[in-house]
Amino acid sequence: MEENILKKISFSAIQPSGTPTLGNYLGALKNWAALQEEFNCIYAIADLHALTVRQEPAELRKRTLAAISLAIACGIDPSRSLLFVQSHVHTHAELAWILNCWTPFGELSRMTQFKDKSQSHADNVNAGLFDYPVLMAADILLYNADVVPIGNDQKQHLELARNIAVRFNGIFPDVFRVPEPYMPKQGARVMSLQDPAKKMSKSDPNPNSYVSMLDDRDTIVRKFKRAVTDSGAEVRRGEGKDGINNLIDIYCAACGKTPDEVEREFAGKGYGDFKLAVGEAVADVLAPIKAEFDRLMGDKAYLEKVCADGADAALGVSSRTLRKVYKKVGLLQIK
Ligand code: ATP
Ligand code: LTN
Repeated sequence: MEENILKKISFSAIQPSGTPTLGNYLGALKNWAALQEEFNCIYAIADLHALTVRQEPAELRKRTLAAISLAIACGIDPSRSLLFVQSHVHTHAELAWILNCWTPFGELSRMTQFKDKSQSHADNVNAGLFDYPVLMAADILLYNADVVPIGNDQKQHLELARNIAVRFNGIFPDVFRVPEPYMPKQGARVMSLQDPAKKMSKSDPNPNSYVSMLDDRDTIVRKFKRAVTDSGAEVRRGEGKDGINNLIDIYCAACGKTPDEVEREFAGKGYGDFKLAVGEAVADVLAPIKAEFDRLMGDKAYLEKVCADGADAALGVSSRTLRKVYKKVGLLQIK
């Protein structure tokens, strides 16, 4: 990783819990690449987080390597940014344990993602799912991140990470840097195409609800054609028009237009024309990324080298923080 001491540090991560969606792209990956100009960027594939819901082991392995490849295809340059797989760096799980001992149960019980996921995975409400935000806090605090680029759904978890850092610093001064959220202006909350009241999610059981970043053009256009809207006909934003509002937001993010421009462009045209245009605009954005992804997946040796170099560098940085924490809390140091 190329480090510029004048730049602030940005940390973020994505779970290999499915193939990343258009929501992950507009809310995360697209901005991750752009942030490399302004920040020293650190990006992780959060495979330990993915274990909080049941995964098929062979699939998880494949998706983890695919996530590295997709991140690079989106423009994350491993020679400029630190890119690694979370489970390759043992300090994450270790700091999470320490932070657990400074995180009140009540604070974790308020997390809305835990409540949502306990409902959608009622047969497997495990302690890891409950503890998920503490591991996320460890990820961030290990690297002294100044900013954390996240979609809207992760705001509450970041607030918790800040609370943990502030509380810990109150007892053991100057250990952690308190991170700030960094939210994209567009695409922070892409909604499901089948239920626009819910966020688009890569682990949604209905594949028509999301656009995968690796879907082909016809599939993308078809999914937008089938997107749930309302009984109106005018392409205009409005109350109770969650479906159209979502499609307008997606179109804006894909073409760099404003909602007013989009409404003017489609004045007098129906939902059908608009859905087709959104589908084509999204397919145009994703096509070159998929082509680069396919090329990289053919070069496994390169991807494994990126993982190995990333893990080495990440361990170097994060071990310094972990050592400091171990010392502060009173764990016996030898040597
Ligand atoms: P899962 O469905 O397994 O919970 P996810 O699709 O929510 O996964 P994550 O891996 O948890 O994705 O999130 C990676 C990043 O993508 C985070 O920064 C998150 O805020 C962002 N993100 C996820 N879904 C959306 C969405 N629908 N709109 C915008 N950003 C999103
Ligand atoms: N929980 C995150 C993924 C994640 C993350 C992080 C994001 C794991 N560790 C640290 C930012 C910082 C999510 O996006 N669902």
